[in-house]
Amino acid sequence: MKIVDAKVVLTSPGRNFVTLKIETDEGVTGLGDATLNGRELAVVSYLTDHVVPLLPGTDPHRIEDTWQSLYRGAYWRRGPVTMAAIAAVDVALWDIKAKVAGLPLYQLLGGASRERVRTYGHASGRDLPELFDSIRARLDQGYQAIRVQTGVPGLKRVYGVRHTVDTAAGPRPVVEDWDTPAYLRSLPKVFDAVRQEFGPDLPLLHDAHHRLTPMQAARLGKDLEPYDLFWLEDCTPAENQEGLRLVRSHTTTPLAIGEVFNTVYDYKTLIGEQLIDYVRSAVTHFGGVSPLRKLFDYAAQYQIRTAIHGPEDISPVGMAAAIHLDLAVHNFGIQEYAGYTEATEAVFPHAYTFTDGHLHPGEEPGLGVSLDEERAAAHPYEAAYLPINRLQDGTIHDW
Ligand code: EZ4
Ligand code: CO
Repeated sequence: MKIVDAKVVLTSPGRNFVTLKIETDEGVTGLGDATLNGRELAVVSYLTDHVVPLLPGTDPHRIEDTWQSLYRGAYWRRGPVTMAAIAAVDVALWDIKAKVAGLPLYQLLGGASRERVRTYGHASGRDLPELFDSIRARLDQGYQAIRVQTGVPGLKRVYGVRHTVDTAAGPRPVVEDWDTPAYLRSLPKVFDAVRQEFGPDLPLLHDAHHRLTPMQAARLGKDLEPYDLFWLEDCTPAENQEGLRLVRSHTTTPLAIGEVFNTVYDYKTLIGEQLIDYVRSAVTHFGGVSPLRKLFDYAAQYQIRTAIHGPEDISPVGMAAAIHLDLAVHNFGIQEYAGYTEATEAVFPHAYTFTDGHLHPGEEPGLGVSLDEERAAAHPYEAAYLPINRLQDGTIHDW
């Protein structure tokens, strides 16, 4: 079997998605997700200019060899653009292999370790009444675990929401504002109120989006202990892996990290020293199913569990790959799932299902996702940015 062609499809049914489609001489095709929110065109070029020309003639079954040749052959290793591009190839080849086998991908990964995949959804509000409404809306949709994000008194915006503004010079990132002391004072009160309203049983998560120093994160983890969080996510910019030692030594609040990481090396200290409880990388940004499976097996030796990143900027192709892994690996923790616009669902018809807050990949051979190219073409690329974040004196801060 040989790859005969590959192409990149860029579509924006509500937001931008980058999809790689690989075609074989036997008519079987595979899809991979290479979406990198706010930097999509860089991955399109990486794939179109530097990867697609290498694929025709190669055996699609040689997934590991192709992965290694793209990773090592580029010489310039790691980084989000490179790893998103390699991820798309890896996932498309797994899709092909599973279709040829006539099996859903999870069967090639060892088969199901559970019946279904628990998810969490996002709730946010500027104040408590708005937040409570948002939590109720998620519960009504069936979610059984909720990420709680809220406005900080005195600040303009709730973070974690995408925003681009149109200016005369073109689209630009929204500028958000930030005040760490105000956040540290207000968040425990928010969780106190949420626990009083929704009781002790509902799993609650929170994402600090890399905004704290290790000492601030240690204090926040301690202050949140009475509210029994499922996890505190990205409490610090964790490229400083050693910084997590300080956080860990001060709090029993579980810690989740890794959505911006793209190789196992970003996790070495965090996993080896057991400084975290959940690894958060996405199939799409970590080089695909092959390396993420290796990360999960490494994490499992330390009782660290999985929590694949799953916001709306991972396409349904990347989401499907995640759900197959989630169903198969023993150390599954939870899957982030934000859902998609109707237009996105129409561009990417899929076999996976969402019921009672749980996902299942379905039983179609391969990933179980297709791409409606005509519909995709009806939603052309739109330049978009993630926000930037400034302290009140104007200093740029982490977002
Ligand atoms: O802000 O994916 O846990 N989820 C998150 C996401 C990220 C976006 C960035 O593109 O933090 O919502
Ligand atoms: Co996050």
